Amino acid sequence: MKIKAIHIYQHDLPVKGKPYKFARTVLTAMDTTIVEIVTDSGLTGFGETCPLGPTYQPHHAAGARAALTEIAPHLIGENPLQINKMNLLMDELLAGHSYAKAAIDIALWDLAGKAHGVRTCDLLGGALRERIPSYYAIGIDTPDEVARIAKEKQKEGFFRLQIKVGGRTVEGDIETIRKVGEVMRPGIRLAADANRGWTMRDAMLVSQACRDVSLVIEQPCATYAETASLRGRVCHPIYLDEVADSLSAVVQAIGDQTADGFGFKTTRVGGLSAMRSIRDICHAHGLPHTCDDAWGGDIIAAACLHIGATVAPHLLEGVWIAAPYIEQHYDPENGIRLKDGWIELPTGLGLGITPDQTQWGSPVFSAG
Ligand code: 0XW
Ligand code: MG
Repeated sequence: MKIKAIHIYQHDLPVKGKPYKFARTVLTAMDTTIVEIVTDSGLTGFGETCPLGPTYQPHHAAGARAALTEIAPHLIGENPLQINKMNLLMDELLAGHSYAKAAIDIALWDLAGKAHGVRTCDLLGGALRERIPSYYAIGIDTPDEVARIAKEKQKEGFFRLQIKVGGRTVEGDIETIRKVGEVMRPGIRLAADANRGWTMRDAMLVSQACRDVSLVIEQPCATYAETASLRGRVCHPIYLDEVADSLSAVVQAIGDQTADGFGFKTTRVGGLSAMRSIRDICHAHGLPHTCDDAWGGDIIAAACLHIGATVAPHLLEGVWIAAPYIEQHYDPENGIRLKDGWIELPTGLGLGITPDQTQWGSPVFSAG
């Protein structure tokens, strides 16, 4: 099998309902990039990358398309089933830009499933269950409103909640966490995600003031060094998210014993190939983690779901998907949907998504 063409699409994803608010950021729309890899066998694979706006991390939608435009022409004629070789080739062609290369990697895993007549999760080691837990992220809002949503989402069936904190007074965060703590049911997990919005002082003050609330603190500070310095100075487990931006960063954090768990974004680390390695390293060290992404439609959601399905259930902290904030599904019939806080794993080959490509218009770039 050989790659015959690669098409790159740009697509806007307006945020459904209220703007998405987290530490110092308010977003009303996301700009996603979809990759279509066409082979000489007639099989096609789809991948996607969708930064959470231009300031959340050093990932930029136009930058993703520029990186893909740089790489794609050199992949024509290559065998897409040699996924490891393809990732090494991409790294020879362009330094960094894992979040862009991830779209190619995801498309390769979609293709591989279709070529071998199995689902992508089966190639990643096999699904351990067909119904995968998600979790709900509650944006920055008043303490009463966040507590109200927390109650509602537990009733809906979510086994884990994440509340956004940071970007406002420490007192506001403490009040919100305490109000939510009052409505948490036994056994439902809670994370307070500062998205790097706290200083070390803020993290210590909030943790002390909420020491009786059962939660994990997610990515409290901007840097790895600041967050690492909190070991032994806060009362809660610490999960890394934004700084866990590569396989080597994860290995470093585990070696330093600075993480009690992780929030992973599949495209940030480079795609499903990297997530598979990260999954196994976290399993070896008994570290819980999510299988998420920053944003994106059915293709990214399916990719996160397929790797999430292969994570040992006691270590999976959920697969977050942006579907509740997006009007349309790329695949009207088999789009990735939440039901009572859980998601059914697709049954189709590869990622199990058959997108209606008319939604995306013409490619903004084609190679081959
Ligand atoms: C909740 N998420 C997975 C979705 C948003 O992109 C932010 C992210 C997080 O945990 O930081
Ligand atoms: Mg996070």
